[in-house]
Amino acid sequence: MTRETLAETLEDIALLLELKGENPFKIRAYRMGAETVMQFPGDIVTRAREDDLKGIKGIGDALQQKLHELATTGKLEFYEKLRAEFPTGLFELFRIQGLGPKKIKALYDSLGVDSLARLKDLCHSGEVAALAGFGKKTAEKILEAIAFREFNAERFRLGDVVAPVEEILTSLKEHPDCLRAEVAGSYRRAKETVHDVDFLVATGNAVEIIEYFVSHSRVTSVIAKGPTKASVYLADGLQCDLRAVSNAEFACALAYFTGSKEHNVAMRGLALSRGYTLNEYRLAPREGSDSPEAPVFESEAQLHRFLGLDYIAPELRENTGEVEAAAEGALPRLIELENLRGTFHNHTVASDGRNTLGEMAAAAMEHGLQYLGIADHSKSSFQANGLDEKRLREQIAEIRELNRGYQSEGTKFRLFAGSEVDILKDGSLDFDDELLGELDYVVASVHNAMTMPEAEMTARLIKAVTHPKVTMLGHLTGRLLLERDPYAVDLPAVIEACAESGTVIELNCNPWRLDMDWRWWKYAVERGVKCAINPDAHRTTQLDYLWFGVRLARKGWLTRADVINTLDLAAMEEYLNLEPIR
Ligand code: DGT
Ligand code: CA
Ligand code: ZN
Repeated sequence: MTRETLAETLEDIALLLELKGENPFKIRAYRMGAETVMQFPGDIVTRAREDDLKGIKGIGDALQQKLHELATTGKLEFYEKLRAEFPTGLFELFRIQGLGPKKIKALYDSLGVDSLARLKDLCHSGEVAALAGFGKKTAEKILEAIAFREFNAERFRLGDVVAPVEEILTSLKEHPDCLRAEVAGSYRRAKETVHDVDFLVATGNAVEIIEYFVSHSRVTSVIAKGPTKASVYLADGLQCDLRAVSNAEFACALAYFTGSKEHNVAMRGLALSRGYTLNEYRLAPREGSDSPEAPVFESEAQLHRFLGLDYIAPELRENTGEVEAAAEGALPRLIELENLRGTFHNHTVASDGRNTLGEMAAAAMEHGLQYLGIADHSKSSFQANGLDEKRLREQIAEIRELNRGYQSEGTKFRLFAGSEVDILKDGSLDFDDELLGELDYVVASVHNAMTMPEAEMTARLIKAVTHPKVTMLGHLTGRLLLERDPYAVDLPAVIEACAESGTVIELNCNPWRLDMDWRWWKYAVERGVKCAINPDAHRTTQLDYLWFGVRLARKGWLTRADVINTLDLAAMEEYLNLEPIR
C-alpha cells in the first residue's frame, strides 16, 4: 500500500459519487482527503494502518475509517461496491490525461461513454466534438491522449519499480541455493521506463529457486513456470521473469539478458569477427575455425576483456558507439553517486515543498553533501505558492543567517540562495535583474503555456538561457514520463544557445521527469555544455532521487568533469563567483 494508492482510491470515489450525482460536499470531502494524503508531511500509510489519523485536517471521521481499512486489508468494501455499480470499462477513462471528472461525467451522462474503445469511436464520429463544452480541438486532444496511453501501455517508470525489484532481488540473494543473483534487462541498463523485469540467478538447484520466486509475497499471479524459468505478475501489473542458470553460465547469461537487443547484435558480430559465437550461455569457437576454447568467465568484465574490449557499463549498452569505444579504449570514466558534492534545485515549505530550509540542509548533510541549492518557485507559479519579491528577499536573509550558523559551528556546509524562476511566455523572467542579482544562482524553468508551436518555444527558451543571470535551465522539455509528452522544442538549438552562453542544463532526477533525456547528453557535452544533477526535491527524502539522476547521467555517457555539482564547496563558490563565507 502506498500513499499514491490511498489518494487515488479517494479520488476515484469522489468521481464515482459525482457520476451518481451525490451531494457535492461529500464529493469535496473525498477530493480534499486525497489531496491531504498526498501532501501529508509524515508517513501517512503507517498512520492509516495504525488508525492514527485523528486530528489531521482534511481527513474526517468517515475517511479515517476507510483509509484504515484500505491500509490494513489492501481493499475497501465501500469502494468495491461503488465500482460494481458502473461498467468496468468506465475506469479506463480515469487515467487519461486531460479528462477530468467534469468531462468524464458529461461523456458518461450524455453519450453513455463507458469504455476507451467507445470514447475513441465517438471522437472519430464527431459526437464528442458536438457535445457542449467539448469541441473539435478537445476531441482531437482526447484522441492524442488515448494514443499516448496505448503507446505507453504496460510500461513502468524506473522509479516506480525500484522498491519491489530490489526487495525481490534481496530475498533471492538470501536463499541458500542462490549462488549469484542480478537484475538484467532494461532495469539494469537504467532505462527511464521498463516493460518487464528480468531476474537472473546462478544456482545448482533451479527447481527450488523457481518455487521460491513464484511464492514471493510480492507476486500476485504466476504466468508461467518451468524447470529453469518462470514469469509472474506483481500487484501493479508489473511482469517479472526469472531465469536460472549454472554458475559457469552466469556471466554470459547476464551479458545476454542485460541487452539491449541492438547491443547484443553488435557484440555477436564482434565475437564472430574474433572467431567465436556468443549466445546466452557461452562463448564458443566458431564452427570450422581453429579458435581455442574460451575459458569459463567469472564476470562480464572477463568476457569483455577476452573479446578485446574494456568493460562496458550496463547503462551504456544501447549500441550507440559503446562497443567501438570499448575496443579503442575510448570509453568515458562514468560519474558515480559518490562524486557528488552538492546539488541545486530544491524546494522548501516556502513554496510547494514539505520541509524547512533547516531540515533540507540537515538532510543534505546526511547525504554527505557540502552545499545545497534552494530554488523555490517564483510568483507566477501561484499554483505552487511561488514566492514574490518580498518573500524571496526574506528567504535570502534566512539562508544567510543559517549559513552564519554553520560557519560559527565550524560545519563545512552552505546553502545557496536561488530561485526556480518561471520563464514567462515571451522568454522573459519572473523577477527583475536586480533581484536575480541578489541570488547566488538561478534555475529557469517553464511551468505554463507548454503547448506553443516549436519555433516559439525554442525562441522562448533561448531568450531565457542567454539571460546573463540564468545559471541553469530546469527540466528542459517538461515531460512527465508515461503522462505528458515533452513539449515541442528544437533541442539542438537550445543546447547550442546554452553552450554559447555557458548556461548549465539540468538533469532533473525526479523519476517522473529524468529530463533532459539521456539520449542528448553526449551531444550536449560535445558542444561544451555542463550538466547539473538536481533532485528537484520537495521533501527531504527526495534527495534520494540523486540516485536516479546518476544512473541516467551514466546512461548519457557523463563523467565527473561534465557535472558541475561534483565540484567541492570552494570550487563551487568560485564557479558561482561568490565570496567564500568561511
Ligand atoms: P523492456 O523489458 O522492454 O523494458 O526491455 P529489455 O531490454 O529488458 O528487453 P527484454 O525484457 O525483452 O529482454 C531482455 C534482454 O534479453 C534484452 O535486452 C536483450 C535480450 N534479448 C531478448 N530477446 C532478444 C532477441 O530476440 N535477440 C537478442 N539479441 N537479444 C534478445
Ligand atoms: Ca525487460
Ligand atoms: Zn519546476
